Amino acid sequence: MSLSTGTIITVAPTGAEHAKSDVPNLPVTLAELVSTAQDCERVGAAMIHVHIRDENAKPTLDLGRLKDTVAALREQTNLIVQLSTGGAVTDPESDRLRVLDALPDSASCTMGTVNFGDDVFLNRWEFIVELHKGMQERGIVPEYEIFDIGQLASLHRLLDKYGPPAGGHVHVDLVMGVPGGMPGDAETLVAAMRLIPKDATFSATGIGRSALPVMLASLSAGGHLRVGMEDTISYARGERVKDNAQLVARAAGLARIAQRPPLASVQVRELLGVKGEKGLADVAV
Ligand code: KMH
Ligand code: ZN
Repeated sequence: MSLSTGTIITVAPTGAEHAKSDVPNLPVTLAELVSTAQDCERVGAAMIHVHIRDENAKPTLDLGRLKDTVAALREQTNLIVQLSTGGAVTDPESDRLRVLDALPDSASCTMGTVNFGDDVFLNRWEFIVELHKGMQERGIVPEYEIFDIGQLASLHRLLDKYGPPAGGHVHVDLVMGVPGGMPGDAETLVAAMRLIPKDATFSATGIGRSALPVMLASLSAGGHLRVGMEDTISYARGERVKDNAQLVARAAGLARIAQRPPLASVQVRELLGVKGEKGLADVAV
């Protein structure tokens, strides 16, 4: 199968926004995260976008915990391990930059500041540049997270000024339907595609009720998929998600119907420039 005819499925199982008390099936401990990752891999995920929690189930960027998480996921799954550098809206830049020292395969890099519900998700230009360079130096493959279309113009500026990412391939994730960001619908996804760098791949995820329209639009437009309880906790109107694997299984089923079946993690490593069975990308500079 040619790589371009398949679909990358990323699972974002936890996020930083939902409280465990409100969403009891949210994976928050390391054991819960690993077993979620295994279940999701079994039904079609190739990559995992990771936010971790502390002993009180609160979001944390503790470096020791992050390193343990990367090690456990590498040992017990074949998934590409992507750490969030977005963290929670309250996390300082220094903590978010330090995430890179956990040396994941991949890390998120949000391309601009956006209103985020009642909060602000702050991503200053200088901070973005530091993240991009930090990943180049460490051989970590970025996923450029785009919450609004103008952030794609910033991505062009970043690549023009500071060169390609580790691994040489550009991969973008459209995070659609955040209150304050771009809407989660087919029209907006198509509009965003015009600004995605040539030869880049993109995935898309829709927050809340935009999950299904965005998934269907992305599949039909040749894009890849991110799903998970970070982004939605309802499976259908009035029906809560059972677990992350349920969301991945639905995405995998739709990808098969679209005749772009889920790609195995080894194929996704090749596509995104994540070198080695479970290792790091070549350092780009
Ligand atoms: N939790 C959001 C404030 C990322 O992971 O890089 C940011 C976020 C993006 O989830
Ligand atoms: Zn995230």
